[in-house]
Amino acid sequence: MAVTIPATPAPIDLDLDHTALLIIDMQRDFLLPGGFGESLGNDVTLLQKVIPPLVDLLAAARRVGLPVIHTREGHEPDLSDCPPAKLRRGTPSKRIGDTGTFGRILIRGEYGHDIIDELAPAAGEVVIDKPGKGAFYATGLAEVLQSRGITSLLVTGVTTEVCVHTTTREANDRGYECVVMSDCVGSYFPEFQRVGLEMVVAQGGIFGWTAHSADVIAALD
Ligand code: TIU
Repeated sequence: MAVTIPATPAPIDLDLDHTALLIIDMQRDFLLPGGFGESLGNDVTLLQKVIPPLVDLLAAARRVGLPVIHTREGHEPDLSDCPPAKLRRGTPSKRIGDTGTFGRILIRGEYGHDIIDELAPAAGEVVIDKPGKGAFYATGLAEVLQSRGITSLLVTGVTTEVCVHTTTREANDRGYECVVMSDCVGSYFPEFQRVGLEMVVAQGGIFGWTAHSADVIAALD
């Protein structure tokens, strides 16, 4: 079924038979006090306002049978897939692999690495574990999308200017139409949130569209 969604810089026609909901890195380590995000000096409450609209969008996607793909940023327990340059970056109070409030920070299998309860993946939904900021680098995401005939992505999650941007740019270069859901992506920095969204749609939609979740939910229901 094809629907037209109000979007910026122009309405977008989406074929729902070839569209997936992509939920990027809604992990406890980024969203909860005491996690990796906070250890980098960030105010995690700024990310938490993404949760209610994203819960509603996820419910709508599940109602109509849209494929849902979750991602998690993280590393093997021995850190063999974490570039030393990533490990050393910045001056956080805790580094990747250190023991934090929710287990070892950004390590697969740890409580903090997993997705927040409100958005827990349902049976049959794909979960992509990624070592980088982009969801295509060193993952099976391209094969998942190809095998399911997905050509368009509703992009959500955190953070807008980091993993959401990197993944959207990667997807755009691979030929996917990306609609970044403006109220379902979040940044620790209000200015980056605003400019991050503007960058997607500048120059006639240089690497995507932005749309509001209420408009997509209305089109799905
Ligand atoms: N720190 C920050 O803004 N983001 C990340 O490290 N990862 C994601 O964006 N998921």
